[in-house]
Amino acid sequence: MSDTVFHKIMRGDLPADILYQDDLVVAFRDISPAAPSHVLIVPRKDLPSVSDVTEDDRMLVGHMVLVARNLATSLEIEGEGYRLVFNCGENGGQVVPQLHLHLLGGRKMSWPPG
Ligand code: DGP
Repeated sequence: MSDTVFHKIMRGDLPADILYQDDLVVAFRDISPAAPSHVLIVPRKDLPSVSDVTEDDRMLVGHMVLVARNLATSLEIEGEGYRLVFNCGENGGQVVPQLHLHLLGGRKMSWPPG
């Protein structure tokens, strides 16, 4: 079993500002926020990255997106817009090898990303 910082947070061994959790995911604020609202939605299932997602994970990944959308509503950033990001692998800027969806909002973001 993997043991990343996110696994430690999900086990309760590391503190985090948890905004939502259910049987499938845990969502908590990013420790170094890149926007006024920056939340990570992490599946409880061991999945290092998007590259490891299979057909069996369709529902899980859809659930992650819906949880992010619902958090955008509760954080009151939905009206002005927000960004959802999966970083994947080294070139994608992924640092923590457990699948996670970034929810970013509360400021205007540029495109393309750097
Ligand atoms: P990524 O580059 O996509 O792997 O993003 C990993 C994010 O995880 C990064 O924005 C910082 C965040 N992060 C790393 N360690 C911790 C931690 O211990 N607690 C919390 N809340 N976030 C963390």
